Amino acid sequence: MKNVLVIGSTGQIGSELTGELRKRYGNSNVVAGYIQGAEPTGELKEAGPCAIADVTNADVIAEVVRKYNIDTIYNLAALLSVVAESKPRLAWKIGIDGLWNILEVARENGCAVFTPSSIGSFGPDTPREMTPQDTIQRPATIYGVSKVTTELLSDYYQKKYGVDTRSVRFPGIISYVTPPGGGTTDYAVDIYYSAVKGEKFVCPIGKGTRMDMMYMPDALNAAIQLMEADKSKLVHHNAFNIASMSFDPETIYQAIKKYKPEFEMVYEVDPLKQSIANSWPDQMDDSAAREEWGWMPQYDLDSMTKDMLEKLAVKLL
Ligand code: AKB
Repeated sequence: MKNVLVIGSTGQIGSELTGELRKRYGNSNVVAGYIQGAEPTGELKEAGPCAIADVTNADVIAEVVRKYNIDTIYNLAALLSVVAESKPRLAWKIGIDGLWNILEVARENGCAVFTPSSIGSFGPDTPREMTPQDTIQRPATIYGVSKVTTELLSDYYQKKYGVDTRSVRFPGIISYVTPPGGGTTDYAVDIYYSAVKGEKFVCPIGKGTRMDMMYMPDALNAAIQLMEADKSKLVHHNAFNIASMSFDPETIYQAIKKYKPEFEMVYEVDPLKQSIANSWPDQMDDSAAREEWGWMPQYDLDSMTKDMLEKLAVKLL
């Protein structure tokens, strides 16, 4: 039986991952870690243990790990790409100083660690089409710099100290439960809210800009499946490319219009978001994840769109 700590349990991914892990390993075996000002509420709070787990404080993390006999940490603490550009020091403090704290606690207590990387770890010199697993990265954002460092530091702890670090490069994640905050791919969530509310969508990303995207259920499966994978089969450990769909704004707009023919979209390009999007891949090659641990997404753009519109209608109306 696993004892799991989810750091960042009230964020976009954490709020759903914690529930999924509790279903799998039992409510009392999964601790929802949070910081002051982002406390768990509702089911997240009621169903299982919750504890302050601020990555910038190694002593606090160590205390939670010992108290709950934690063997696996999902470290989801990070600032997303757009917001990180305006707070680079904080992005580094949370993303890298925080990761260092977690890796040290993991080394001392024998924990496995999942810390996601992102399509943001790539940069303008990276091959854009079928971006290989191992290729040039050199990102142009502080978010990307911290994600490449995350990948390298996780590899280092794995090789040098035998800490079982594993991770994927997440695409933009689309979900209807907790909205993302401050990412370049957020438009692909916001567009569904506008469609369900019957509002015109103002798209901050320009026509023809493709990025990898993924529906939340696939993202959760990826994280859990990788952490449960047979270690002896892994050639890579960290930073697996995972992909399920890649589209530009026009394509997602047309996918929604199939179910909402009256839906309207106009473009008002945000220069910062556009420049970040321009430096990211159009579509990643995820064959290493498929070969090494059987990654296989379930959703495509149409099945995700149908589900998002149905679920959001229930949530918003
Ligand atoms: C962002 O847009 O910053 C994130 C990501 C792709 O890592 N959603």
